[in-house]
Amino acid sequence: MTVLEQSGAYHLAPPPAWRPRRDPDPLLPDREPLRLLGTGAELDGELLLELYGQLVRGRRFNEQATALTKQGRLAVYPSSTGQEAAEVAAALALQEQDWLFPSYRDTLAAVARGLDPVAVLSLLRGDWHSGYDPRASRVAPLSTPLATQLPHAVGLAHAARLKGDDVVALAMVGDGGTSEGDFHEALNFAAVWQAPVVFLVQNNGFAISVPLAKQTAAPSLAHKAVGYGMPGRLVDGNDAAAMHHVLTDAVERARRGEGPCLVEAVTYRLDAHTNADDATRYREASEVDAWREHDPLVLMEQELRSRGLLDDAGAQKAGEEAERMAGDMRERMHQEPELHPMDLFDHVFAHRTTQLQQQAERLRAELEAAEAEGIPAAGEQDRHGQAHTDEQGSRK
Ligand SMILES: Cc1ncc(C[n+]2csc(CCOP(=O)(O)OP(=O)(O)O)c2C)c(N)n1
Ligand SMILES: [Mg+2]
Repeated sequence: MTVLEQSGAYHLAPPPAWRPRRDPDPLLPDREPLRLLGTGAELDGELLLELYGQLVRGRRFNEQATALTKQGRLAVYPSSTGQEAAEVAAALALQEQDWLFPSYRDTLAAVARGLDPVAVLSLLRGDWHSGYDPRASRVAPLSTPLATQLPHAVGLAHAARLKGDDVVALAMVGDGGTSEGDFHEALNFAAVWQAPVVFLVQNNGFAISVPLAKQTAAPSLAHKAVGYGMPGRLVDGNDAAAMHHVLTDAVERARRGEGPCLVEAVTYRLDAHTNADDATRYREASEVDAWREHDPLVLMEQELRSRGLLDDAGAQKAGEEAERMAGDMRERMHQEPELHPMDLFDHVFAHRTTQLQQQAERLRAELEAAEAEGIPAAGEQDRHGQAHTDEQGSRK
């Protein structure tokens, strides 16, 4: 007797409740990533110019932030050079009332949404807070733990829908993040609840040194959507027009109450994982060079020039505008942050543990003793060794 012949075993003709509840075909992604630039597709010239301006600023932002790590002004920077099209399109696809849930690599999306570049870098500078008010800006703090932002986005979007608020959440994650349990939980709940969420997976080829082939055996990351019961879209992540088109469509679909969608942006990280990584140890220069031929900024510039929408003067103007932003970043990031050793204990627990309480008391006693001897606390000295005090003449 075979296993299938045993009573109670799985039957090949299952009862109705077991049948697939929907036809998977409409959910399946295209076989090839969607591309619009260079195809002669009808495109809005004004939108192309706006995307171009943001791409130029984005490239410059990444360069400046990377330079700041070398100057000791930024603890770490995960550059999105090469991925600017996906970053910028994510921000522009949203309306003001919508929410963006970025990962650590998505500083550009937050800046393109209108946040102050210096505020966006606060967390990566080592500050205890995100540098901006998530509620006011509708941008969640950049998430360093992989994929944890995804269930947050689903919860927020689902809650908004229950309250009748017109809100769509767009959550960004990397190819490596799709292997996290949070990715599964978020997509499953989003589909079951038909929550207004768009999942943007930036497949940049690597999770630090781990290439996609070691990450998944799925036909594409977009195909993962089908298993949860939502559409998967495969897009050329370096084509800002295609990215904007697909993301806008997904956002509007979610807004209409038609449920979540997963968009896979096929792109490439041109820089190392962060300034602390040596990418030459795990990939060939020829691979990077091949992707440079498909640079999102060059693709957009070629399109605009071929349409007669951009000339040298226009390109120069965009460059100058980006340069002004970089100069402002440089200047403000070089200002010393005001820090105090006692801040270490704040914002960790609502109610301090006994151990932390004891440590805080010991540090306070040490600082007071030092002050009595006329030695200012480290955080109260500026670069010239002068002590700072607050209005009350002392720090808490
Ligand atoms: C939960 C969790 N596990 C591990 C890490 C360490 N980590 C930081 S970045 C990274 C790779 C992520 O790759 P991917 O999701 O493709 O994003 P990318 O860096 O390429 O944008 C890993 C494993 C982490 N931050 N969080
Ligand atoms: Mg990756």
